[in-house]
Amino acid sequence: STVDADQLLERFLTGSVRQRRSLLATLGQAGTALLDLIPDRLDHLDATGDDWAAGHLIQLVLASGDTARQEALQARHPQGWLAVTSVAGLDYAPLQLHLMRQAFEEADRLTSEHLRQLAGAGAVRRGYVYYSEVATMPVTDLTSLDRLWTCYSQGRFGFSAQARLLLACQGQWERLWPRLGWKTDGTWTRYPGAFRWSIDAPEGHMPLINQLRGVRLMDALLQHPAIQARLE
Ligand code: UYC
Repeated sequence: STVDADQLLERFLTGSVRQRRSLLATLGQAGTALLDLIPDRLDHLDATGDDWAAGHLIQLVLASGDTARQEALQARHPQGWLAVTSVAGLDYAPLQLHLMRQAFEEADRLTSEHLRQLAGAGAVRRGYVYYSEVATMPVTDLTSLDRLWTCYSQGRFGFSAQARLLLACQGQWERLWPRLGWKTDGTWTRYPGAFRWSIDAPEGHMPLINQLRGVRLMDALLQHPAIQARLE
């Protein structure tokens, strides 16, 4: 019923992260009474914050298989729901729309492109970022990219998720790779086909950073003040 759906939704939105995670399966089975409540409820959540609950609710509606409901929600947030800003003049709406739809492979490619754009014209021309260019990337933009990935992954993806895991691995990259699902039994995961482009991928699986030219680029990104500030 609507009352039950409303109570479930409020418990999900006000509970601790642990309580919220334990409600994910129930939410997924809640049906149309819940989906009906989501669009208006989103307007009362903080789009400038960091909370992934809203991102998950959006993904529930967009994955519901009900075209009218999906289109109505997309029409209500044509630039995406989360408020993200850029001082580099980039538009993160296409990235956000991919993430909302859980089109994670497209979102990942767009994220790499944005990193090249943030690194400057040289990086765009050469097709990859030098680790030395990371320090010049604006805090605002790297924060926006990380907030987007966090919001639409139940807090599981994004550079801050990867940085937390690296800390849990005592800074040892060889321990990190298997945890991210980037290496199994000593073999690198093959790009792009062998990566898991879904919310069920291992924590920190995305965004991908190619290790072909070494770990220094990823190290610089995870050490960037924008990301370090998000480890609380
Ligand atoms: N690739 O293996 N990767 C590419 C990853 C490695 C290789 C792109 C990630 C190991 C080549 C992305 C992993 C390796 C190319 C990623 C991974 C390797 C390529 C798109 C697990 C061989 C094409 C381009 C760590 C043993 C040529 C980009 C090229 C592309 C990501 C090979 C996003 C996370 C060491 C030959 N791989 N890459 O760079 O130069 O964004 O791109 O990491």
